[in-house]
Amino acid sequence: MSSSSTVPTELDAVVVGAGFSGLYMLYRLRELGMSARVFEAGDDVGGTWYWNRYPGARCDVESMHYSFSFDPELEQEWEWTEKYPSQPEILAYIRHVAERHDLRRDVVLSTRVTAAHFDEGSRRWTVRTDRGHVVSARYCVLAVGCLSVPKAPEVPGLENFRGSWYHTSQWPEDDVDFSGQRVAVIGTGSSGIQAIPILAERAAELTVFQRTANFCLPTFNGPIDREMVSEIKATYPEVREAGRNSGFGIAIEAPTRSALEVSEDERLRTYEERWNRGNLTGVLQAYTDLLTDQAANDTAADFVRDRIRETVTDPATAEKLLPRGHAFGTKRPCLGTGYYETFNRDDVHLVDLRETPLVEITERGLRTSEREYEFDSIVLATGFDAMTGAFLAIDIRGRDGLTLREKWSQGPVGYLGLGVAGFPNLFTITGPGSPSVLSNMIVSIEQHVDWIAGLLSHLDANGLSTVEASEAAEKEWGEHVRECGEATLYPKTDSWYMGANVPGKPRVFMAYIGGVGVYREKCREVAGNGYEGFVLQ
Ligand code: FAD
Ligand code: N01
Repeated sequence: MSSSSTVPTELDAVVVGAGFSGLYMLYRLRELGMSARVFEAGDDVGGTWYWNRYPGARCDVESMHYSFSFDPELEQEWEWTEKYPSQPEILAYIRHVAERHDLRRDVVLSTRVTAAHFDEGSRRWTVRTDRGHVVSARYCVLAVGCLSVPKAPEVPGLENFRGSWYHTSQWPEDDVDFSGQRVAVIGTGSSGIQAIPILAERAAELTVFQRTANFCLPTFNGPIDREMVSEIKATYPEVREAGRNSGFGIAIEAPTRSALEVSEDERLRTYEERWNRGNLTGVLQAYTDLLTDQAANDTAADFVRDRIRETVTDPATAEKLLPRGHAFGTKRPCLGTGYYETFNRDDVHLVDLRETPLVEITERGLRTSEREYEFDSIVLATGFDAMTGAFLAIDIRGRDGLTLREKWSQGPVGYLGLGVAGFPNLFTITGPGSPSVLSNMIVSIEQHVDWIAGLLSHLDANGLSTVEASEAAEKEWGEHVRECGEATLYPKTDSWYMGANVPGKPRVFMAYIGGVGVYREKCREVAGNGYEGFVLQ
């Protein structure tokens, strides 16, 4: 780890964040012969997989696809143990990548970037940290993550609670012993759904406070299929390339028919077969219109609701667990192991906050509109200030002192989700307006980093010093992102994709849903046309 005294005051590039994005960016910057440092707020590399250490934390993209493709030898050498990798295994992988490529020496840990200001005279960024670093850099790359700023529940009283509380994304490094405890979980998104079955096993009694019932599909996780591993390893370059050109970042057979043009029997057979695959895209990608047509979506949602009714033995509890009021897939669907089965345990209780809203956190526990519940520990699985939170937590000022906060006051804008007009030489990896959270994110991360590296190399080769998105290109791209979103059911749902989970946040569908392959082609085209839409000087 680089210490503060060894951070030069002049660098070619500062990278903020040492998750998959920041580490790979550093690797590419070094290849370009540039001097760079990565500042990371956490005490180790890993990003998401360093912070989210809650019991049950796991990826919902299969191991063989959720890994870097830039190092073909590593791809062959690394052995995943399960179909879906657990948090410790992914963290071990990222640490291994950092060591294998000697990245740590340029990573400054336990250091938060607080400000980045562009100076027009020198055409450089001045980056400041909470440990007193002041660094002047030509480029500033924000690899801060889409899901890295925890969101607390907007319920008063947490400071009064006498027991212990934990946010899933800030879990203690030494795991927590819940034995003999009465534990509450607030939140039933992906994090809550993964943690709940394990907390139920560990605690004496578990009470789940659910505001919105979610769609959860089974993982059928288990030891990785060695035959499949050999097949993929034998053709990894082709597998990766197909993923890069696909919709989600993993090649899957594209649906060809509407859910409404087949018989009910056929539909049910199809959903059943795809449910048993145990993955995110199976059921959702069964038909062309599940994310665009409410009636089509209802057929898949009904199928999942029937599975919940079959699994949960108490009909009243099953009824509360049925997701309603939002289309299947428009909040990120969850993958879980034994989630619904957990509610068949006598020591697990479900409180429906739609019936009895949460009023306050008290000294002894939680009070709903109906009564007070007493707990020894509370687990907050309440999610993140997603997509924009980490960018806006930094005081970023571009040309003419324009702040990113002002620029994004009506929702995030940017060109290709990579650069923002008014902020030269600043890059936003997996930024709003790119496929990012609607994809296998490592595919999107590698694409962004490679594209930025190509651009920096182009600038150097042509003696240019700045690059900045034009207002016109940014506007046009924003329109396109919006139109693509509006052609789907996503904007109709209150989700974190829409900024709806954070009070006061502008409601904008923040990701690009045109598909990873289509987006990649657009970026390639932009570069091929001399970085069309960017002003290079
Ligand atoms: P991150 O991993 O979020 O890293 C960003 C880093 O930047 C963090 O370490 C943070 O501390 C640091 N940082 C932020 N601001 C500052 C600052 N001002 N100063 C210094 N450091 C800063 N994606 C998938 O594709 N498939 C999955 O199955 C999947 N599962 C997920 C499960 C969980 C629990 C979560 C939270 C996310 C999941 N994701 C998944 C998304 C995941 O975030 C990405 O796949 C990927 O890990 C993002 O890497 P990153 O480097 O871009 O961001
Ligand atoms: O967060 P979430 P998450 N009172 O926002 C509830 C990725 N991820 O950490 O829906 C009561 O999804 C909130 O209720 P509602 C993945 O991309 C992946 O679970 O707003 N409840 C919701 O139930 C995922 O989508 C994995 O009504 C409150 C929950 O808290 C993203 O990260 C695992 C509340 C928050 O759900 C975020 O997931 C984990 C309040 N005041 C994460 N405030 C994989 O499996 C919030 N809630 C790969």
